Amino acid sequence: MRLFAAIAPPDKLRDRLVALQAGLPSGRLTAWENLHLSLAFFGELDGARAEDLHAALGGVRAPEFDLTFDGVGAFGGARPRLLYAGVGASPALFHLHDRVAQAARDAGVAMPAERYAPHVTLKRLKPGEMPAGRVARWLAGGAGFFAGPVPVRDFRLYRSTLGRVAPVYDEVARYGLAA
Ligand code: 3AM
Repeated sequence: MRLFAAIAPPDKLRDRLVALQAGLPSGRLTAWENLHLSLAFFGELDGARAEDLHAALGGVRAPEFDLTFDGVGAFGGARPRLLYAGVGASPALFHLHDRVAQAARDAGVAMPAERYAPHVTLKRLKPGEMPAGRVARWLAGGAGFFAGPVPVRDFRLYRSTLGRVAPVYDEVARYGLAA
């Protein structure tokens, strides 16, 4: 199964994130129920490895924190491939990411060394789907977006099933943070 860990936005924040999608082409928009802030992507794991991962994630000790969501952005430079809502600077979020990645390594899951770039994916772009000017206008329109403080009291393990139209994310487990 394909697994990843993420923070689930509260419903009211999901509503505001969906509002940011207004005016974007309709293909590959992240659906309301799929909106998430990824902590780590673990890839395809067999049942035994997934059990080890679940046990290791259950052992993560990290404090609760609050997050802000701030502005929008695009990955991919001159050929944007993903539009996202940004996350305010948060040492606690990076700390949690580090703990989760280390737990995964302890469970024998290979983790990429690349730097963690917190974001909430709003839309994936096909090459040429949006002209540069339209992307720039969307970025300018979302620049003032702000939400928070949003309390983060747990993180979750999701199974991702790739579909022809959109992936389905099922929550597998929830891990509380320390008060
Ligand atoms: O929506 P975001 O970007 O936060 O990009 C995928 C998505 O995160 C990411 O895992 C989340 C659930 O699918 N993802 C999928 N395949 C990936 C891969 N091969 C990946 N991240 C890194 N490497």
